[in-house]
Amino acid sequence: MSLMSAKTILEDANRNGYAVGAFNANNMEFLQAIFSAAHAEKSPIIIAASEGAMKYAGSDMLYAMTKTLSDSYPDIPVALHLDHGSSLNAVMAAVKAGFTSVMIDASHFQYEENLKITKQVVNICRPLGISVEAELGRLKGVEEHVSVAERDAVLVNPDEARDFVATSGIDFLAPAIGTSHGAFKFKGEARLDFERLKKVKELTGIPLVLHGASSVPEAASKKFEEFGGDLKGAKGVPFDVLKEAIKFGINKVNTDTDLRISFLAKVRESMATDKSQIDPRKIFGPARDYVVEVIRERMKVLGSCGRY
Ligand code: TD3
Ligand code: ZN
Repeated sequence: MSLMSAKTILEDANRNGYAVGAFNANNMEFLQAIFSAAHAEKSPIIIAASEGAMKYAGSDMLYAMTKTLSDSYPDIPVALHLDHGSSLNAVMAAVKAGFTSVMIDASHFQYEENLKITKQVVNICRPLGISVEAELGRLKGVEEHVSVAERDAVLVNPDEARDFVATSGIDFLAPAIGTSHGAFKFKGEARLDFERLKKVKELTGIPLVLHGASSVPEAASKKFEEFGGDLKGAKGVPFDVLKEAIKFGINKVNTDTDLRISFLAKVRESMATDKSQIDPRKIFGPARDYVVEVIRERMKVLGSCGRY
């Protein structure tokens, strides 16, 4: 199947109350792992590439690898999505490379400026059949004790979300509800603002995206530390919290950190247990297989298995 817009994939998820993983990739092994997992679970996938990934691997290379894999697994619904595009230039580079979906992240600007840039991106992408994601609020962990005013300053404003979606014409929205990127999301209990999420869903109705959604799974983290790593008490979004979020309207679950931790946990293990190994394939191969397992487990949590 040729690469499709993420809108097509996410509209089905929205209609049927499940979520699709957007998995970040910047090399061959991660891409192969994502496709293998999708094939095994019959799950749609979104391949997410950041500007950093485009710089590291080259956007043409990312497109070519994704297209090649998609051709060899023709049944899997796949979108190639720019993650956190920071400017029109970044969006244009992704469009030129053949991406089928983009995120314009102007959430650090004031509302009006965010809206203006996002509208420009929609004007470019919509006629090309490329889907557009935007973000409202800031991705920052919110501590238990912060005041209502402080929460309001950081997290999405549901009324703004309604107006933003109606005027910008975006296909899906990332509302900040208390997650953050990376391995350290919560100090105490993992809590997201589900009331806010419910309101945003009610007022917009479109597919919603959870950024910073990695779970920092226990087995992989343990392995990482067992073989000399230090995750310094990292904490992600637990599976049951993720399931709640999906119940309240999340349809795209962004996952980068979990793949990084699991790949490197296995690399650490192989290097520690096979000290004279000089063939990188013997190190990266098992790491790739391990990432497949982690992604398959996650697809079960998201409810995306058996959807095609
Ligand atoms: O947009 N992303 C991926 C890039 C973040 C850098 O890790 C996410 O929202 C996923 O975040 P994470 O860190 O929870 O996997
Ligand atoms: Zn993100």
